[in-house]
Amino acid sequence: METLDELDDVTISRAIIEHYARDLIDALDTEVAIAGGGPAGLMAGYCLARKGIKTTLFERKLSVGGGMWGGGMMFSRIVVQDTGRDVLSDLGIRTEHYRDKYWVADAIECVSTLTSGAVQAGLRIFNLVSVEDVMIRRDEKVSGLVINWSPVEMASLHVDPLTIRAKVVIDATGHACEVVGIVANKVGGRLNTESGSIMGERSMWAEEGERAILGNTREVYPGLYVAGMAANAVYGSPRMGAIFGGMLISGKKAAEMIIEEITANE
Ligand code: 48H
Repeated sequence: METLDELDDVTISRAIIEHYARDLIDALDTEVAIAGGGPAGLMAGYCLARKGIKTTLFERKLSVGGGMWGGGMMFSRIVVQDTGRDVLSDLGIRTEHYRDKYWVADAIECVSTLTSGAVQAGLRIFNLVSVEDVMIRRDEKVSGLVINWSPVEMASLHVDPLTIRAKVVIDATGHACEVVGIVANKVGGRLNTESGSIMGERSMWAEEGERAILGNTREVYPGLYVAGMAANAVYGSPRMGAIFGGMLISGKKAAEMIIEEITANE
């Protein structure tokens, strides 16, 4: 009969602490830092990591996936159009044809497969970590993120944060566009929008929301890109409900623009 090896509880604890601390120290200097692990952030992280770019993603919640798990009104299915379906197929995620240009996918398969693909491509994800500020230097460029444990934020504990240096930051925090909000409020700089400030999300209109999102995926402030729902919120475009092609393609586009920028500066 097979016997289990002797286990030492403290060795288990030491292994966890040493490996986590090693990885967090390694992440202190990263090429791209992503705030938010919804579909847009995960997709951006996947595309960047696959190109060998050192990328770190911080997610406030226990689980990544953002608004994708719940599909539409907790019916855990998502809809994508042809372009979104191509992205899902590339990731090995199955879709079922509904009619015309509409495809349906299982939200659980989407989140789990995308997350697994991103992590295995080299994306480093820290869950339970909230981005609470940005790092700005004399050149007035966003040059990193300020992070803290989410439970510190939730319990309003007076605990100071830590800092991550990054060449480029992506705000993929969804509807709240939190990182852009921090820049607008604290840095007081003019954003690359029509008004110079956050324009605010508009009411539901799937066609227009999906059409606008690619144009809205851009560098909104030096060193800071915006992707996913945050892009539509910053640039004053509509929400679009549970159609997710735009989120995935926005994350992919942000990654492509950043890859071009990083490669050009090398
Ligand atoms: C760390 C943070 C912070 C922070 C937030 O909401 P998400 O799923 O965002 P997207 O853009 O990838 O996808 C949007 C989509 O889910 C959606 O909401 C759609 C399509 N809505 C349409 C409609 O009509 O409503 O994910 C954002 C993630 C979440 O997991 C947050 O917990 C996380 O970002 N987050 N993480 N630090 N300060 N703020």
